[in-house]
Amino acid sequence: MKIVNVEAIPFAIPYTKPLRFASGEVHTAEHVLIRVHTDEGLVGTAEAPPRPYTYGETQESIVAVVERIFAPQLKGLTPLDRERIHERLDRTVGNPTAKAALDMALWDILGQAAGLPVSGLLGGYTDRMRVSHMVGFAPAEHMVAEAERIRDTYGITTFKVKVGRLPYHQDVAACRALRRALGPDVELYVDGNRGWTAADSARALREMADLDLTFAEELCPADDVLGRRWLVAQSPVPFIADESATTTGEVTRELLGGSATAISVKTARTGFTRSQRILNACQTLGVEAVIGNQIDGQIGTLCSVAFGAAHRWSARHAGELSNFLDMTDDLLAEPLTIENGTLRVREGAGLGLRIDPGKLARYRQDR
Ligand code: MUC
Ligand code: MG
Repeated sequence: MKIVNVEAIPFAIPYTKPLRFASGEVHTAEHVLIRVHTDEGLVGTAEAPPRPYTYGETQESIVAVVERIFAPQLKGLTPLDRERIHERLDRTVGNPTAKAALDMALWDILGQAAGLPVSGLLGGYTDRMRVSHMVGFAPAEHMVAEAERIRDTYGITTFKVKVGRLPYHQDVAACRALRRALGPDVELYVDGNRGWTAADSARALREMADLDLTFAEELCPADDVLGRRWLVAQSPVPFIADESATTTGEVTRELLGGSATAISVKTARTGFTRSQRILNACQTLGVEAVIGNQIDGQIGTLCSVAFGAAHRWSARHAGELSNFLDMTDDLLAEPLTIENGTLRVREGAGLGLRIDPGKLARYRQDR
């Protein structure tokens, strides 16, 4: 079975409300649908979400790098040639979400060819994950209202609260309001997207010491090397590296250098192959791992849950799998549903995702 064609289709679907955080904001899901075609008629599908404020990729750059560099490198190989494919992709630096989507589309083909679910091929640990919802910047009372609505509608009881605004007191007040309104049984953790200094972060963590936070994520830049180490050494909770740990090398450097004590694993940027390497490293070292959200649509979320549920080490914590709820629509023929605070892996061969042709025609931007 040979790879004969690779499509990179830009599409845009608006959000019902923007997601705001310290490094940026998202109003429209301007993603790229990746489809890898084989000579046997199997088609692997995944999506790449451009996040210029995190990786420097744009929708246009993803389409260009896939069409001009990666597609010619893949054509003629088989989906089983994954090591060779990654060797070729790695000749180009960066472009993590473009590479990750290609990797996941190849796994989709392998699953379809074998007649087996990708989640089972990856590890098959369980068939669902508890869901964690990201609450973006807003006045504290709006953040509380959103968390209550998400809890009451979907049964979600884990929330990642965006922090990193200056002055930091408004974020501390929002976290305090959330804990007060949601009570002690809800799990809360914070993500600063590098918005604070190390000193602000240390003060904020001290002021939030009574809020029973589970994790603190990327509160200050990892490039402030000594400040970050100083902060992580005094953090009362595991300190998650997200955008500072996007490759296996960065994960190793952040952990061994003392700049993180936990890792956010995002299939949107490390696919299945590299995410597995990162997760295995975390488990081997005894470091917590959380399945993170790249502000994924439903295709990306399906990939995240297929991976997260496949492994014991990632299934221990709620995965960030719900922000597609804020999109006005999506491309999947059969939408994802969150019930009792959990999202199930889709059954069937491959990733089990079918694209609605009418929706793709409506939202694609290249025609
Ligand atoms: C997150 O966990 O930070 C926002 C920026 C980004 O790179 O990912 C999202 C969520
Ligand atoms: Mg983050």
